[in-house]
Amino acid sequence: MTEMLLRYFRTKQQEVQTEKVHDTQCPFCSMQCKMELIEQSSVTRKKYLTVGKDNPTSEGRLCIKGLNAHQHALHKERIKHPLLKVDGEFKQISWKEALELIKEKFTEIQANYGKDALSIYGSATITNEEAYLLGKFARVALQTKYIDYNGRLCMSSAASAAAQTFGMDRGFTNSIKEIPHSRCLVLAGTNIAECQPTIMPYFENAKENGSFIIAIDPRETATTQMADLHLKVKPGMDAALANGLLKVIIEEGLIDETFIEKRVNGFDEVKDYVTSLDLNEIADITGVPVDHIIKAATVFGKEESGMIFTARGIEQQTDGSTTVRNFLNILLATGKIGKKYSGFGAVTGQGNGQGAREHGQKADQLPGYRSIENEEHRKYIASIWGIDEKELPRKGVSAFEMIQKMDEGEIKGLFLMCSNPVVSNPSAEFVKQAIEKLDFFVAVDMFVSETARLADLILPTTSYLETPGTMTNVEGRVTLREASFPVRGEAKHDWEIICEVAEALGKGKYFSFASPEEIFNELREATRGGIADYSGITYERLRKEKGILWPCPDEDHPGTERLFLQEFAHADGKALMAVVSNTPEVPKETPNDEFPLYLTTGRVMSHYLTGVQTRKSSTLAARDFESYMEIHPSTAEKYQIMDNVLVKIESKRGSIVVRSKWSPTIRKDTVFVPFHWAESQNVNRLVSKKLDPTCRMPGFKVSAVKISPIES
Ligand SMILES: Nc1nc2c(c(=O)[nH]1)N[C@H]1C(S)=C(S)[C@@H](COP(=O)(O)OP(=O)(O)OC[C@H]3O[C@@H](n4cnc5c(=O)[nH]c(N)nc54)[C@H](O)[C@@H]3O)O[C@H]1N2
Ligand SMILES: Nc1nc2c(c(=O)[nH]1)N[C@H]1C(S)=C(S)[C@@H](COP(=O)(O)OP(=O)(O)OC[C@H]3O[C@@H](n4cnc5c(=O)[nH]c(N)nc54)[C@H](O)[C@@H]3O)O[C@H]1N2
Ligand code: SF4
Ligand SMILES: [Mo]
Repeated sequence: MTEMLLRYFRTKQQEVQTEKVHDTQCPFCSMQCKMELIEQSSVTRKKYLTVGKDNPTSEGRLCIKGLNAHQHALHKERIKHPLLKVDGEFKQISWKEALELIKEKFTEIQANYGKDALSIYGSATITNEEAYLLGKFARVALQTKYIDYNGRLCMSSAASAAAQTFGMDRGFTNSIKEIPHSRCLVLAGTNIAECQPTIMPYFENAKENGSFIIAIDPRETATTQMADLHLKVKPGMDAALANGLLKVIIEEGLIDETFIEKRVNGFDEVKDYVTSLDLNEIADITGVPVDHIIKAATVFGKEESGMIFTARGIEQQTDGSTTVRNFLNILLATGKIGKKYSGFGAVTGQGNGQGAREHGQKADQLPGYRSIENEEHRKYIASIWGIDEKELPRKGVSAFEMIQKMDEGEIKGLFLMCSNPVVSNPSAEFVKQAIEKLDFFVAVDMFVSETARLADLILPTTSYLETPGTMTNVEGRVTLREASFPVRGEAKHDWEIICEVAEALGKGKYFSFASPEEIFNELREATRGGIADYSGITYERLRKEKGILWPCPDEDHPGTERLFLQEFAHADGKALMAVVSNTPEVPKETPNDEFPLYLTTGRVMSHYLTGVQTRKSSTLAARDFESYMEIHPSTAEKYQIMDNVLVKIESKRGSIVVRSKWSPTIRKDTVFVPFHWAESQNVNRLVSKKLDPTCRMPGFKVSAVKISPIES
C-alpha cells in the first residue's frame, strides 16, 4: 500500500472514532416499536441514526415518526434547568430553589383553601412506574382528590364501554398476531395506516388470507383504501349505524344463540329495540346506503371469525362510550369474542395509553384498575402505601372538569406532567383563560410548550432516550424500555421529580425509590389481585420474554394472550349487552343555516398530538408545516374556496385560519382539520365543552361550522 493510501485510510478511520448504540422504544404511539439510536462520533461531528429492533409487536418495523424521533429529543430547545417566571420572562434557577418554592406555594394554597385546591394533570406518555407514582403522589403527598390525565380525552370511552360490557378493559382482547387469521375485520373510526403504521402488515396479511375488511369513516384515508367496503358515515352517527348492523344480523338469523344463552345478559332488550327500527331511516340519518349496511352485517355475521377495532373516530364523541358499547353488542350477538381470531380492539393511542389507564391516574381509580370508592380496594392500597385508609381522598373529576374548576376558582394550583392542555382540550381559549387564573402552576416538560409558557415554574424532564421504565403497548403487552442515553443538563426523570417534590413536602418516606425497577416492584404488589394484575411480571422476565400480556398473577404465569375464553370479568361471568338509542342523551351539534357543515378532527402521519415534539423535528415538520382543512371540491366551490388558499373556519366558540385542501373523497357535508397546530391554527378553539355523561369524553369529532375564504 502506498504511503498516500495508508494516510487516506487512517483519516477515514479517525472520522468514525466511536459508535454507541442506545436502546429504547419510540416515544410516540401505542405500537411502542423497539429501536436503537446509533450515535457515531468523529472529531468533527456526531451523527445519529434510528433503526428498528425486532420484538413481538412491531417486528422491527418503524414509521417515519419513529425514524426521526431523535430529532426532537436532541433539539437545542430542550429545557435543561428549572425555569421560574419573573416579570413575564423565564429565568434559570436551581433545583433547590425550585423545590423550596413548590413547598412554599403548595403549603400556602392548601392552608388557605384546603387540600383539594391543588390538582394534578398527568399523561399516558409517561411510564407505568411514573403513572403509578403520580397517582400515589396525589393521594399520599398532596392528599388531593383532584387528579386526572390526558387519557381522558383519548381512551375513556372505550375503557368505560369495555368495563361495562365485559367487566374489564384491556384494549385488545386478543394478541396482535391473531389479526391475520380473522375472517372479517371492522375498522370503526380508526386510521391505523397513519396512526399506528407498523400495525398495517397484520391487516395486509389478513387481506392476503382472504379476510373481508370493513372501514367506517366519513373520509377516505390510507386505511379505508385497504378496505373491501367503506361505510362513509355522517360524523357522529356510528351508534345508529351499529343499530342498523345489529338489526340485519338479528333479523337474518346471523346470531350465535348458544353463545348468547350461555354467556350474555341483555340480548332480548337489544333485540326488541333494534327490530323496532326502520333500516331506511337509519340509512337516512347515518348517510350509509341500506345495501352497504346489509352487506357489512351479512359478511360479519356469516364469517366464522371476526374482530372489531374502534378508535377515536367513534370514541371522541359525547356518546362515545355507548357507541363503543353498541359495537360490542355486535360482537356478543354474533358470539365473536372469547374464541380464536375473534375479539375486540380499542386501538390505544399514546405510547402508554394502556398502562397509564390502569394504575391510578384516573380521578376514580387506584392501582391495578381498582376503584377509589370501593372499601376493600381502599384498604388494600392503603396497606401497600403504609397509610390509614381514611387518609385516602375520594374520587375527583375528569380532566376537562378540573379545568372548569380552575375557571370557577375552586382549584388554585396545578402540577402538570407531560401534557399540553391549552392545545389539546376542547374550547381551547376557555382552557387558556382558566389556567391563567391559577395562583401557582408547575409544568413538567421537555420543552416550553404552549401550556408550559403559562406556568410559574417549569421543571425540565428527560425523554424516551433517557428514561427507562415499562410501557404497556396496544396489545396489553407490558414492555421494558431500556433507555440509558445521558441526561441533558440538569433535567431529571419524571419519577425522580415526583419523589423529590414529595420529599420537599415532608412525605419523602413514601417515595424513597432509587430506580424505576423499585417502583415497579411496589406497583406489582399494588396490582396483585386487581383486574390489571402485574404481580407476576418482573424486569428480568420482561428482558427474557420480550414483553408479557397482563393479567399475569404470578411469576410462573405466562401472561394472557386471549381474554374471556371461559367467562367475562363480571361477577356472574357473563357479558352485558345494552340498548343504545339512535338519539343520544347529549344532543350533538348538527349543521344549520348559520353553521352549515360538520367539522371533524384527527391526525396526520408525520405529526404527533399537539405537535410540541414533531414540530421540532425538521424532517417531520417539513412534511406538513402548517394545518389544513380537507374539503370536497363541490362544497368548496359553493363557498368560493379555491384549493390551497387560506380559509377561516368558525364555530359558536371561536375561529381559526388554515389552508384549504381539496379532496374528492371526503363527505360533501364534512370538513376535516388535524389538531397538531397551535394558536390561530388550533382546531380546538372550535370544539364545544360538552362531555359524554358516562366517561366525560369531549366531542372532538363533531362540531357545526361555517367557512369563508380569506380575502388576499
Ligand atoms: N401520526 C400520528 N399517530 C398517532 C397520533 C398522532 O397524533 N399522530 N396520536 C396517537 C394517539 S394519542 C391516538 S389517540 C391515536 C388516534 O388514532 P385514530 O383514532 O385512528 O386517529 P384520528 O385521526 O383521531 O381518528 C381516526 C379517524 O376517525 C375518523 N372520524 C372522524 N369523525 C368520525 C366519526 O364521526 N365516525 C367515524 N366512524 N369516524 C370518524 C377520522 O376521519 C379519522 O380518519 O393515534 C396515535 N397515533
Ligand atoms: N381536536 C382534537 N383534540 C384532541 C384529539 C383529537 O383527535 N382532536 N385527541 C385527543 C387525544 S387522543 C389526546 S391523547 C390528547 C393529547 O394531548 P396532550 O396531552 O396535550 O399531548 P401532547 O401533545 O403529547 O403533549 C405532551 C407534552 O408533554 C411533553 N412530553 C413529552 N414526553 C414527555 C415526558 O416523558 N415527560 C414529560 N413530563 N413531558 C413530556 C411534550 O413536550 C408536550 O409538551 O389530545 C386530545 N385532543
Ligand atoms: S409512531 Fe408508532 S408506529 Fe411509528 S415508530 Fe413510533 S411507535 Fe412505531
Ligand atoms: Mo390519544
